[in-house]
Amino acid sequence: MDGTATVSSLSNGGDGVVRFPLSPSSALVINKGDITEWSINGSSDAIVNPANERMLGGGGADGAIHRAAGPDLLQACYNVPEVRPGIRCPTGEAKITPGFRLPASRVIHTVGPIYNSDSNPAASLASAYRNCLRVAKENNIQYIAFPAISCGVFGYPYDEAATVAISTIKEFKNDFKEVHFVLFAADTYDVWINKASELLKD
Ligand code: AR6
Repeated sequence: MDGTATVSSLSNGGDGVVRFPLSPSSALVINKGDITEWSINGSSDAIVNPANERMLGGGGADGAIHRAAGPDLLQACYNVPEVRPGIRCPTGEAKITPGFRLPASRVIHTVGPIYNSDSNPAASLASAYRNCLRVAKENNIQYIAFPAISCGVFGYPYDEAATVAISTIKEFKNDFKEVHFVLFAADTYDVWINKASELLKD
């Protein structure tokens, strides 16, 4: 681990919280845990939902987020206009809704690439992270939490995904107080800690 990272105690239901400075006023924070339980201040925070292009729920983190937010989230997703028949959020784009019953105030829905069927998965995954951060900035979000987008059902290899995720977040190093990852599985958590140590060295 990089010498600048600090490990703090339990926070937001996760354990093993590790902070990496991004700039003098900003940090990347890696948590193990359930993203549906995450919140920093309940008014300028958002969690990212790794959704699909229809934006009407699914399995994995998407299913957990809809269950925790309650039925108003599904209604808000229905109300997002379709850009093509059946498609509300094309791969790599991002849409924002309220968080309803979630502790976080907003949900930013994005769609990562399906690793084996996207012609340029790294570009699509970078676009998903970049558009989430852009939408968050436009909405004055200061704290944002990501899961490991595309690393479940969509089959993205963890090490490659972590490289894209952390490199893209570095582009926004002055724009947020804290950018979090909340990682459910121990294997993604370990890969993210190692990759952040490598990419966020001074
Ligand atoms: N908190 C944090 N991370 C979680 C949680 C949670 N509660 N639940 C799962 N993960 P996935 P994808 C992790 O499959 O690959 C859905 O059906 C999980 O261990 O949720 O982008 C959508 O509707 C994995 O590391 O998202 C789409 O159709 C990571 O979150 C499709 O899955 C992402 O896994 C999206 O697939």
